Amino acid sequence: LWSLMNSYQGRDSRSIQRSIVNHVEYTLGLTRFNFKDFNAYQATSYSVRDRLIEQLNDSNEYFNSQNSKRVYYLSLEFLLGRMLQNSLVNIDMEKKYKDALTDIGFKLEEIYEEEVDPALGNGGLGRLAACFLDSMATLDIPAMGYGIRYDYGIFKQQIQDGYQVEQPDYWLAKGNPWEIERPDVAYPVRFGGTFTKSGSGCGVGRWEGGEVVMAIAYDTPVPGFNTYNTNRLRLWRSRPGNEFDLQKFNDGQYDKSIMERQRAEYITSVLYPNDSTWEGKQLRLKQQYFFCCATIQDIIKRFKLNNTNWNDFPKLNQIQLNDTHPAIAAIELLRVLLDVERLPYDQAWMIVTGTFGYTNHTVLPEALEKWSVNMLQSLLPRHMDLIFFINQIFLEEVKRRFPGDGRRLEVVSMIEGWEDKRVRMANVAIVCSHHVNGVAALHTQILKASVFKDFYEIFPDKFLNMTNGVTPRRWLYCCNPGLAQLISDTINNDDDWVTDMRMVEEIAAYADEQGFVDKFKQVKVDCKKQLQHYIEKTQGIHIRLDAMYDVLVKRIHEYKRQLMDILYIIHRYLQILGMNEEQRRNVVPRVVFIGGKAAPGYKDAKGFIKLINSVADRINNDKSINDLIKVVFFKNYCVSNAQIIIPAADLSQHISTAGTEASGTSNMKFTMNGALIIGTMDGANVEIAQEIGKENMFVFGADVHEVDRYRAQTDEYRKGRLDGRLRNAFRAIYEGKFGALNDDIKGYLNRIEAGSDHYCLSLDFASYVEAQERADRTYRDQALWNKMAIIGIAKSGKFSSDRTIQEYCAQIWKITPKRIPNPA
Ligand code: 26Q
Repeated sequence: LWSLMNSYQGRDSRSIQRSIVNHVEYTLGLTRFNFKDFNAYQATSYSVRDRLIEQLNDSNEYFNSQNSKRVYYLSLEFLLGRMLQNSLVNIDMEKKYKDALTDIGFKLEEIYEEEVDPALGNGGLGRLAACFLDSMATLDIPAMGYGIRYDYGIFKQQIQDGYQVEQPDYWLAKGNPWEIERPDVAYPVRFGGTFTKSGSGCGVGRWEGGEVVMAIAYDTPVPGFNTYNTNRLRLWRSRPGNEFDLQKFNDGQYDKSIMERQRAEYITSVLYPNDSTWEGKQLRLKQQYFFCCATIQDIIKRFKLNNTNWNDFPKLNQIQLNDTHPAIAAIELLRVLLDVERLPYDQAWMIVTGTFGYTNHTVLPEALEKWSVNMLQSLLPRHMDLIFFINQIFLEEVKRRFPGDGRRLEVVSMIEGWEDKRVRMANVAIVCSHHVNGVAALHTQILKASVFKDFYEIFPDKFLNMTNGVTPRRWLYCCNPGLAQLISDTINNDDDWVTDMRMVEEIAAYADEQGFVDKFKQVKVDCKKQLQHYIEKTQGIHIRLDAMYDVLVKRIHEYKRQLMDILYIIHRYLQILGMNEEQRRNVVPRVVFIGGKAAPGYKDAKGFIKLINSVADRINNDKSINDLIKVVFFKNYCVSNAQIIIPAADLSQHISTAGTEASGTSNMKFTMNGALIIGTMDGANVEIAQEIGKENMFVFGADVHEVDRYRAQTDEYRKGRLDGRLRNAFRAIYEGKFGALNDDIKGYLNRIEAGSDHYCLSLDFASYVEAQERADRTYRDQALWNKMAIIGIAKSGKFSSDRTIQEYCAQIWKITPKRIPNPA
């Protein structure tokens, strides 16, 4: 059978064409004599998918036959981005498909553009999950991703009259050639009902009644780069349960019973678009449990294929929780082991804590999940019961070890409050996991020293750091082929650096060599041209090429301080207005790009978008300075257009208040693509500075300690120290220079003036301006600028997600690569 399967796919041009045309006719039902670019995209994708399915099945077969240890990455979000190019690159067939398609009249680059952007994630956390899948496949780790197949991904952002307007992202409208529906892989998931317990302690019992929905699997193959290994991303879709309400049906309430069936489908309808504040919506909790319940059943089923000894479970299965969103999976595993498998409590608990790892992504208190006990009780009665039980055991242990420390008990308890009781999911996740990790060195330090200090003292060995990374396949090789080629040509005429990013360090030796620098400059100009073209096409704005491209793209949030950037732009504009001709000649022209989505319910963030657009409107239409500043609100920032803007940036901004951005990952992408960072000592910026040298970045602003001190001061104190230039920028806004803005944004600025400045805009403004001026001075010295950019690329090797995954494997999952033999 092995040889049979593999003889089917030839790698020559004729075979590729035949497979594409077969799909045009047999899969799409069209004629090969007449099909459009979109159909060519579909058929090409199906053709590539055939190869991936084969690799996926072979990989899975091999791992099953070896009873291999597996890693399961559980995440409510996978922000994959487009699949076609990435898949072709990873199976090393991009050139072959390109030629095969050219030959039948299609341009591969244009076909890439036909693909919708699968956007089942909000931002950093979802994209990290996607980078990790790529690295795990590339590193030959037998791993799977588990998540939800949302019908609607993150909304599409439109701008009307300067305001954000959300459009639904029904990404499946024209089908999805990358997924394989698996009606044969389906599990029931129960909500509500009652639990009847017998026995003492945690007891055992039966959970009955309530509503049962089905989880259906949809698989997407995840090929590794330069390996036959292909992993599986399994996303669950909800469907009506089999327990059709016959009573209602027979009572003549046909419509009601149909409506109930629809309720089941709502569970996986839509991705929640918040990325930094938690909301206690019942449907969100249902999503979480729904996918965790199906996932645990699937994992156990796979385990049972080859095993009967439950004590082997943690040795063969590692489950990583991408934040607390899937934390209920730990309680679900405990429930199944107790109530279904009938294991003794101590053994079940050992298995749970040997299996789970928890990754924290935020220190913002408003982002921590705290589900109401009442809601949990009514939806998941047994889970609530088990949480009370494990909490009691845990607190007794803490009491023994820290006698008389009532404050600690209060803080580490999984339950918060008296009347309005809530479950602190982070506390549940910490206690249920063998390791808890932060996502950058500074972030992990903050977890240990403040957010989870009391836990750290209880479990000092549990906490560790796993600095984030990004996949160099998508974020360099695919999005910046010119730079990739230059790197390959320069180091050894090979692209083995793509799986070993540290090798790129070699190019540092060429940072002063004119021939190399000229080629680097050309690569950057080409990328800027592409961005210029994209902006012209999508936003109808013409931008000059010979300006510094200054980019701030990320979700809109107060802590990320887009407001500080736009206030600086106002300051710069006012400065230029006051200059004579001579002085203006010295100004570095800039095109300022600010982009990102605001959570639909986040009023202040939406106000910032309106302000940015108003400022853009005024400045872009001011003929007197038109060439010196151009402000572009970069619409609908998403993975596919990130792949255009990141390679084109000269300067990239990562300016969060110190201690607020857990890591940041676009900072790494920009560095790999030769943009210089203007940034604070926050998140992974700290480690980027360590790697590439502080002198190769424009670092500014208060550090974590200074932020703490500033926040501890009085409003009066802060009011007295308001930066004068900031005040002038406020005045210009109040006076209506940027149009009539609504009272909300004015109120926001008033509060900063009055000394209420939680995100430290006033504290950091002076040093921000100073850093911006340093960036200008450096830019005027192009040789120096390019040298800094090249060193940045050269020393960005640490920030490959391959390195991150290797650390997870060695320190948390205790798993080694399993290279599967390539049958070809
Ligand atoms: C929670 C409850 C209900 C609804 C939504 C949510 C929710 C969803 C997404 C809460 C948070 C998120 C996303 C968080 C996130 O993206 N965090 C980022 O993670 C990156 C990867 O580690 C870091 O680099 C960023 O610093 C961090 O902000």
